[in-house]
Amino acid sequence: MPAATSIKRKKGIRIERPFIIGSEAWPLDPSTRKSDTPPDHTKGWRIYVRVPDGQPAISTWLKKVTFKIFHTYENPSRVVENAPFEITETGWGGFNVDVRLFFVSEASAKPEWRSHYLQLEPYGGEELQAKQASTQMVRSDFLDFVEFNEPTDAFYELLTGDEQFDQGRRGRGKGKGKAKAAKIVSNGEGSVELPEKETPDNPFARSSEKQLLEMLASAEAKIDELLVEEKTKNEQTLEELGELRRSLGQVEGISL
Ligand code: SLL
Repeated sequence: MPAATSIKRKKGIRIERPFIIGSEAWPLDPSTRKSDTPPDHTKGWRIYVRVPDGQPAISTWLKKVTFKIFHTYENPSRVVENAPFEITETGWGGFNVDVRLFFVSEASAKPEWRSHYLQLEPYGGEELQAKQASTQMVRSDFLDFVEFNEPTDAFYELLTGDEQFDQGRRGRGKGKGKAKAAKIVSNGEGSVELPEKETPDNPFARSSEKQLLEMLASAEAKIDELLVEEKTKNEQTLEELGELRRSLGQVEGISL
C-alpha cells in the first residue's frame, strides 16, 4: 500500500487576495422585457464575485461560487463554475444572498461563506442618488479579502507564478495584462518569493525590498535618537522643577 502523502505547506507564510462582492440593479425596460419574465418583476439585477481591476486572475484561487438567492426563485442555489462568477436575474425586491466561495483543489482549503444584500432601490446621499438616477444603475459592492495561511506548496506555486497573469489559462477573468502580485505576508526578514532585480513590469524585487528595509531601519534609528533626546530634555526639566520646589520650600519654610 502506498504511504499516505501528507500535503506540504509553506510555514510562516500567509497570502491575502482581495476580491469584490457586489450587485447591480436596473429598471426593466418594458420594450425589451422577455415574455417569460413574471409581471411583478420590475428590476433586472446581477450579483458577482470578482477581483479588483489589475489583479491576477481570480481563477488562480477561486474554483466555484454558489449564490443562494431568495427561496421563491426557481433553482435558488445557483452554481457558477467559471469566471465571470456572476448571475443575472429579475425581481421586485432585495434580499440577502448567501455566497459560498470554493477554492481550487491545490488550496486544500475549506469553502468560505459571505453574505451580500441585494440592493435594488436607490440609496445613499444626494450625490450618489443623482448618479444612480442618471445611470439608471444601483450598484452596491464591497472589497473583501481571503487569507490563505501556510498555503500548500502547489498552491503557493500558483499564487506566485506567472500563470496567474495569463487570463486565459485557468478560465476567464476580468482585468488585463500583468499586475502587482498578491500581498504576501511573511514572518521572516525578507520575501523569498521576490525576484532578484526589478523590471519595468515588476517594480517589486529583492534589491528594492532591501532598500526599503534599510530605509525603515534608519527611520527606526532616527526615532530612537529623538526618543533619547526627548528623555534627556524631560529629565532636565524635572531636575529644574525639583530645584525650584526646593528653593520655594526654603523661602516659605515648607516642603512641597
Ligand atoms: C424579504 N425582501 O426578505 C423580502 C423578499 C423577495 C423578492 C424579497 C421575486 C422572486 C420570485 C423577488 O424579487 N422576490 O419571483 O420568485 O422577505
